Amino acid sequence: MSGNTTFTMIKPGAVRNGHIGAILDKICAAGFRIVAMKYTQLSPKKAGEFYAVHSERPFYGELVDFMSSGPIVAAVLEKDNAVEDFRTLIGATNPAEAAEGTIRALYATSIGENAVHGSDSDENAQIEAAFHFAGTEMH
Ligand code: 3AN
Repeated sequence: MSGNTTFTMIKPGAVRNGHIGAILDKICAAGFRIVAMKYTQLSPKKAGEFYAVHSERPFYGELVDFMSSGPIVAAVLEKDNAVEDFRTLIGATNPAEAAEGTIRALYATSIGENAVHGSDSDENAQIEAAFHFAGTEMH
């Protein structure tokens, strides 16, 4: 059975472009409940750890530089079928391929600067939530 938790980050580009409110609005309107949230900035070291799975990919350096380039909003979200439904809400990794009305179609500027992160499995949702919110009570 699929789980009810996912993890997201509003990435530095979308924060810089003033889209925090609009993105949170869409997330809540889609039926997700925010159970933990913070405005923070990743150090290059932390960004590198978060994306370690991509360390062999050609875009890894660019990804780490971008993700540590400014503040982000990190949040844990709950909803039935959270991981899959959230990935539907955000759209394809490449905004040029993202369905109309999705968060990436609306607010991403490129495949690298694609507005939001969404966990790709229940297991990774737990790992990513713990990475940012270990020791934090979820409500
Ligand atoms: P998603 O975020 O949709 O799960 P992944 O896991 O394939 O996509 O990629 C993680 C992050 O790496 C993406 N959110 C994006 O910012 C970046 N990324 C993926 N592919 C590319 C690429 N070809 N060029 C630059 N950045 C990329």
